[in-house]
Amino acid sequence: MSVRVVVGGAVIDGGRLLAARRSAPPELAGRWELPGGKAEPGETPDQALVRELREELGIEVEPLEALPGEWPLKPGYVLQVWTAALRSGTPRPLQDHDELRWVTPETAGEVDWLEADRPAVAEALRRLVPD
Ligand code: 523
Repeated sequence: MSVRVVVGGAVIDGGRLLAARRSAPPELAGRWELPGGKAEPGETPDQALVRELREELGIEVEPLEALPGEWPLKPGYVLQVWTAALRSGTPRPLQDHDELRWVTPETAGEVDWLEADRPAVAEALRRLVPD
């Protein structure tokens, strides 16, 4: 059986990284993530990322770089993370999230990230370009 890719977006806007608090399912609600979701059959991870962030946050992003590595999720799923530039729109929690927050290297530790996201968050924070 092939492994299904879940893509997360490390959305970078200058010196800030976007964090999103999940509202579902119950076991993940309240935890913070790099927003994204499952790639559909026939979709590349970066295409999936553009679609998911449009649907979930109402923003247009440009995928920039696949972070090295992938991280196991539930059986049959792995997390891959792309950095992405915010090209248009203001992120709003339209579905799956109930709060958004821009974090910096100083404040990123204040939110309770999902375990799988933690190494990618650390990597993404190193790529921020402070204004
Ligand atoms: N993760 C995760 N980190 C992370 C994402 C985007 C997802 O650990 N940054 C996990 C959470 C879920 C699984 O990956 O167990 C699927 O993510 P989800 O629910 O965001 O994917 P969707 O939105 O494609 O799911 P459905 O549309 O509900 O199928």
